[in-house]
Amino acid sequence: MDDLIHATPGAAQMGKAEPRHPLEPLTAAEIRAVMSVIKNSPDFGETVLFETIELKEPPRAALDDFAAGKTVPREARANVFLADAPGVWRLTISLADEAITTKTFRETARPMIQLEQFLQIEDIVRAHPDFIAACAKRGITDMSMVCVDPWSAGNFSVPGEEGGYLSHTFSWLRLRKDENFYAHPIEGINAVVDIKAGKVIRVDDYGAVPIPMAEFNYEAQFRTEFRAPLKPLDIVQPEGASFVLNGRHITWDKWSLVIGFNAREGLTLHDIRFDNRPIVNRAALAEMVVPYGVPEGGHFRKNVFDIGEYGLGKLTNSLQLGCDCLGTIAYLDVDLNTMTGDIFHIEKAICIHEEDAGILWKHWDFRTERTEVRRGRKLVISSIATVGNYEYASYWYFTQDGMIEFEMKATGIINTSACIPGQPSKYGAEVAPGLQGHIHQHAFCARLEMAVDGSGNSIVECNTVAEEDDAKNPYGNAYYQTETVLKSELAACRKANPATQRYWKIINPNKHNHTGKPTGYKIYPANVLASFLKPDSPSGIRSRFTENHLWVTKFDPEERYPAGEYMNHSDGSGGVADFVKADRNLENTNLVLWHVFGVHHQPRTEDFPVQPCIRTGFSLMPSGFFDQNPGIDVAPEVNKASKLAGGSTSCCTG
Ligand SMILES: [Cu+2]
Repeated sequence: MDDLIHATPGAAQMGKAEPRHPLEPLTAAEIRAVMSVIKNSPDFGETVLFETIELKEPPRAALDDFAAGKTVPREARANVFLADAPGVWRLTISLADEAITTKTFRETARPMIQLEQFLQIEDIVRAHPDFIAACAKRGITDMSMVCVDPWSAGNFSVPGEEGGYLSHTFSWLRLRKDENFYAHPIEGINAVVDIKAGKVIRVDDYGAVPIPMAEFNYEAQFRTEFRAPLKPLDIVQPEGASFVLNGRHITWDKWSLVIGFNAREGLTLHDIRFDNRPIVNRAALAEMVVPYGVPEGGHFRKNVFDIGEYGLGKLTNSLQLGCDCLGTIAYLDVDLNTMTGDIFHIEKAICIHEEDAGILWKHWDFRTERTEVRRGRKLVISSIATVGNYEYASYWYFTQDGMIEFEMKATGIINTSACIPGQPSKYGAEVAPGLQGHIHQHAFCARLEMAVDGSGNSIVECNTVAEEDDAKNPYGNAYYQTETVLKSELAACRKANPATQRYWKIINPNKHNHTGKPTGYKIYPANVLASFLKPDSPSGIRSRFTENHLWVTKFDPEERYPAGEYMNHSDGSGGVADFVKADRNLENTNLVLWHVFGVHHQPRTEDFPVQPCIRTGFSLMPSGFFDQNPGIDVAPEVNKASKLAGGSTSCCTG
């Protein structure tokens, strides 16, 4: 039984050497083997630098082989680059043969900005005489107190930047040790760094604004008073959690899936089934972009692709029991690569636990005065990444009524800039005197390889309209839903439409429920964004995936990234807007949904000095997938640990 983990606190570290499922991420040993193969290749050698190394996911058919007891060969993908030459190599490596099996090179591609480069960039900027002089003009003499954040530079055709592997930087001042520097923006200075050359290529100075010097701290160490604490609320599962982990394969209630992870997307979920019926083959947050709406100074460049340009996986937090995660927790560690060829191990990177989900369903029959009520519970699989000033906390929920939900909680610290007190930019809002945040959005794209009841899915758009035929609508109340099959990729480039309650349904035309209708799951666009970027602008071209709220493509495992494969300095090509140009058939085939959603964020005073979680996400809800309420068979139970508040025998007086 030691290969099965019934999670209990502190006893859930996997620590296994061998992957148990073909979709499990590469182990540390496998990553080491990949790095060794590449370093030993005459094409690269010891000085090669590693951007990302990940599992090359086997084809769907491999799951059948695995189920039949066959061994599925392990392969890896690696993106590598050299310190002294342009371009990125994309390699496939056979782990069995310890050999590079495919190799492509793109000279114009630049690697993602690596975690290891963050502090290097800061050091390079702080040592540059022009930057020091610009700081001195603002009264700053102690450069050790200057914090320089490495932003991606985008693709703005600025003279002198052609072909570079660049970072565009913003700076803040720390007044004393550990103090929150985001309260003190050094306005107007933007150093541009050539990461590869390791030097500053330019320091732009758009003019000084007084640095706001009031302290706004969020760390407990700086606070002397706290509100009265609430009484303990313990999540106790005396018999342990109800999920079972076998390696990275998890079963819980009627759900089963495999938990994957990579440096770019972070969490990936595979082979998601309910009652052994497939629903989604692969689900991941595949891209996000944060377009800021401000044209002033160097701020026009703030348009970051946090997944494609940095990688949420590599920036994932090591979580803390009882702080990040409450209750009976199982953690999964992850192993990634460092840029220079070591293992980058993140302990407790993925949190798995159950949560109470309120009532699942209830009814009181007023004639018989009988009540039936069931409490619901959900399985939560989550991870949190820190990208500079922001935290992105990703939660996947699985409920007992067949719902798959994704929730993004954005927290951390807003990107700040300085303004004259009382005179914030038109393109932002003052959050404290002399301190502003610019208007921005967080646009996310979930990539969902659908498999509703297996292969052969179609996509249907549902719109509700009022009855226009007055003869059929004498009382003016009539409305009904229309269903339209979106037959090809161009037909399936869709926006939400609240006026028609528009949603989309993924159906399996080969499988039917007891009403004779195809089985299906629906996705309702509840958190969509309007895009304000001009489509042909430098950032608009690169963010074309935000032009629609739904894209649907015929499944191709190589089409993974909605804004393109090589995002750093990208030219906007190679994303979902290009994939759909093929206008492939979408009927009764394997489909990939690309759902775009997010947060529209005009900063508030309440977002500072640290932002309470703001939420967005989406849900996949069964729609004709089950013949009846899939939670009907949840057994009634009375929670014996529940008691009346106040210690009295009755909670209600008078
Ligand atoms: Cu925001």
